[in-house]
Amino acid sequence: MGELKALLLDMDGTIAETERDGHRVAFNLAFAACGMPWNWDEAHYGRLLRITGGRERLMHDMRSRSDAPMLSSDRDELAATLHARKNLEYAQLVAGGSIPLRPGVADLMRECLANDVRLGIVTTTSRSNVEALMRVFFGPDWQKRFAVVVCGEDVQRKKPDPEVYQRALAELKIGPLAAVAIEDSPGGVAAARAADVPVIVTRSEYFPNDTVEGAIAIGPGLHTRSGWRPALMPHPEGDTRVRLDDVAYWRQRMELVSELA
Ligand code: XBP
Ligand code: MG
Repeated sequence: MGELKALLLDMDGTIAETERDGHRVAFNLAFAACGMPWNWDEAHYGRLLRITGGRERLMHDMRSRSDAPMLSSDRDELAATLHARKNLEYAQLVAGGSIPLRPGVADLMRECLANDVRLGIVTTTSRSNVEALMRVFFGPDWQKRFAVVVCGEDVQRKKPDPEVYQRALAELKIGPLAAVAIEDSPGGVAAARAADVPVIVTRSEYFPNDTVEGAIAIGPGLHTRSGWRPALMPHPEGDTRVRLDDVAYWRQRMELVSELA
């Protein structure tokens, strides 16, 4: 196996916990602003997260609501309006700084850049949401850190389809085994695997115990060396987080681990 050339990071749930206190709240603000008597509580939103893409999620939810428009063309229009409003609300919400980076993410990113491992964002969220959040974390020139940023608008089919990963690899001009992905959801893992990209899973709030099959590592987050499969040894310098050499170790070992729900 050649050298590791790129680390491809999913956004929602992986770089930051954006769903419960970000997108969900923004959807509810959009419902209120558009006069819809709907409210997605935390549990309902968790179930809806099986549908990737905010507009697709709205369309799915409307199918089980008696107060949603009857005609599918009217539903399409309403979903588009609500989704656009949701993304505006989301941008305002995250601009306030209430959503932090997941711990360990910034350190691993820094280490990659210092070791000529390029960084990518591979997400099926809208580009405006990536822009809004990354600006908060890394300032207006945030994009300089990333060799590639592939978002929902750039693909025909969202995760779990592999298109978003295939596109990132094509832009980076590398093969799948020269990259490692970090994901949190079953759909994200499926997308990376279908593109043949080795994937590490950092469990997130909404996908704490979901079935994951065929990851090179599964663990609670990049902030800790505990609780990982395959296990990590204590670091000789006393570092407590996941480091780039741990990613390299899992990648070389390429033992596929699964956790069934
Ligand atoms: C992200 C999504 C997105 C976000 C909301 O999935 O499914 O739909 O929930 O963003 P992943 P949009 O983490 O696998 O990329 O409303 O812009 O779709
Ligand atoms: Mg995710």
